[in-house]
Amino acid sequence: MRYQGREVDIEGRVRLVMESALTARDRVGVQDFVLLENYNSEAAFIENLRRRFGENLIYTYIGSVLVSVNPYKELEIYSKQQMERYRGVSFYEISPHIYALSDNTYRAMRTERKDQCILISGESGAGKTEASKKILLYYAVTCPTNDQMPALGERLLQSNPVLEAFGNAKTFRNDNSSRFGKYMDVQFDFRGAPDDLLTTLGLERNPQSYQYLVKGNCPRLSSVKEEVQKLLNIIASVLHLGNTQFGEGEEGETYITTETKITNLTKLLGVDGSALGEALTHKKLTAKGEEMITPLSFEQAVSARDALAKAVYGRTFTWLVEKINQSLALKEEIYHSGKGCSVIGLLDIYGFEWETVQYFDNKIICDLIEEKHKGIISILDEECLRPGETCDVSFLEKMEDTLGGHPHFVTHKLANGKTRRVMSREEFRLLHYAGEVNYNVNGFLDKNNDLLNRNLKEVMCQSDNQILSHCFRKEEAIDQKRPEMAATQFKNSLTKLMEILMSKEPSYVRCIKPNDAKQPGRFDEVLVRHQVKYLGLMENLRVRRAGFAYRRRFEAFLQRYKPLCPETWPNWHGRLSDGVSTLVNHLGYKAEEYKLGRSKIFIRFPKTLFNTEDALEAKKPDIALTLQTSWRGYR
Ligand code: AD9
Ligand code: MG
Repeated sequence: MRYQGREVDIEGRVRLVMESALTARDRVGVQDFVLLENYNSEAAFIENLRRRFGENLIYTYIGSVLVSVNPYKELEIYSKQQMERYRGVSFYEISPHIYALSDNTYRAMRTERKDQCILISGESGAGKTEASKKILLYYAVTCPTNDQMPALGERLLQSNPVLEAFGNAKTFRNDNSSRFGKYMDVQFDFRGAPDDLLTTLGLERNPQSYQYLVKGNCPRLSSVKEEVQKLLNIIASVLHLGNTQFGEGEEGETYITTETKITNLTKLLGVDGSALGEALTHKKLTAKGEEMITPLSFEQAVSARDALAKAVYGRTFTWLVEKINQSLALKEEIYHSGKGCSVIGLLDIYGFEWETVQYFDNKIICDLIEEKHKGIISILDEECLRPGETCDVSFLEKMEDTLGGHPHFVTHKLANGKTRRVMSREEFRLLHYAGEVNYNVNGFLDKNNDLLNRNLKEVMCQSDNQILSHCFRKEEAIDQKRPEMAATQFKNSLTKLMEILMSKEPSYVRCIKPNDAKQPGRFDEVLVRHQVKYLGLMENLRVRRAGFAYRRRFEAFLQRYKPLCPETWPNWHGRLSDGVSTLVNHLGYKAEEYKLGRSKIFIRFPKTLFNTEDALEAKKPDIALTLQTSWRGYR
């Protein structure tokens, strides 16, 4: 993933610790790395993290970036009272917390009227999903929902365990590891009465009134029980698929063994037994307009079976996400037409299990992987489509032809025709930003190919389980066009996600895993240092230090604060610099607190700015909120 560099603007969020508001315990180390005396020293940085971690102070800022260290134990810091403490309070006034970040993001959205997003990163088990849940909890509890949809916040929180039940799994690194990336929009709607908008759109609130919404026969409550049964059937069928065994006949033909409970399986899938048996052991091809059926080899049958299980599970998961979206959302149009609507996007990805993540200018590697025609993904797609004998090794050779000599791409072949002994002939190596990774090409082609044979699709789209017939559409089985390959799908899905994120103002949570043993109280310095490095935290800190003073163009400053002074409200007609002078005089700024440049005002102390912000806040009427979300599953 590539992140665009962003000028760091510390407006409204500059942090200075107001000592009086903090207890002695809160003051262990510094609570903002910007205040670290030796801010260039990685050792000092880690020492600060370690000392605070020792006191259960898991949160520390780098300016407005929140660094979080997984405590691996329940801390008493997430209660409703704590939420109240953080409401409407600035970063610098109180100890660092995920609630402070949530609240600040919310206020930035409200005052700037600009969509926000919170990006949570860190390696597997570092606490990203837990952080995202805390943020959601904060919004669900602190933002009053509208009368007609009182339980929305509640539903929002309830959807989480459902998604986790289907989308998480135990791994070596994390007992509750996300196997899907999750991006969701929390929609805030602060027009007085949301019904106004419905009226102007000529819409009613009841979803039953709309054919489109009723078509999927979802909102009816009576169908829920049946649906749960269908879902359970699907899950059971995946387990049965996993136990489906094949045998090899004397003439090399593949058959399903008698021990396999095929009747169970077909009943659960709601499909025709003989058709399924045939589709698991044979392939249908169309060559020159003629249909041919060829038997699958033993290995091919095993792959076909696994592909079916994956498709059934994956598509059911997508269906579930859609379903949750429907239950949370009003109509899409209402989302996007409302002027008063703003969004906070929350991104909780799955943590990387190899070592590196790139946030830096990593263009050369990104091009190597995704450039059209010459990148690794293109070569892989081409190799999958090429008729005739292709295999993983021919893919590797193709890469060697095209990419050999690229400074970040290495295989066993040396430029002088000799071979590199330390590398296997099935491997290639990419030199990523923070380290080298070896990839074994075995299985690349199969994984990239849409392995689900057409005849399996045909069988599945006739299922009498409506969830499955919804997931496997007839049109898809008929369609002769090749669907997008896996790597390309993934790339496109990331590109779309990046577009969404780029349109929003980002805030960052950086999660750190203190040890590999999932134990409380253990701080493994080597492990932490590695994460500090690849999360780019020292770079973050340097940028923050440089941008400490607050500055803003005259127009923007006047526009924002003009309601605070009768002479500038509603409009100032003279020179902009005079307007700003009038305004700050009225506000009682002292000479040493600010300077006027040619086009910008410079403010020396964050506190000055916060006082002005508070005055502005006090002037605004209270605004009612509605909360809406949508989930999008990125797999
Ligand atoms: V993965 O990339 O999805 O494999 P995550 O999401 O980064 O990973 P997760 O949030 O699932 O990690 O955290 C792992 C475990 O650490 C949780 O199951 C909790 O047991 C523990 N954890 C994480 N954050 C906290 C916290 N703030 N308080 C208490 C926590 N325990
Ligand atoms: Mg997770």
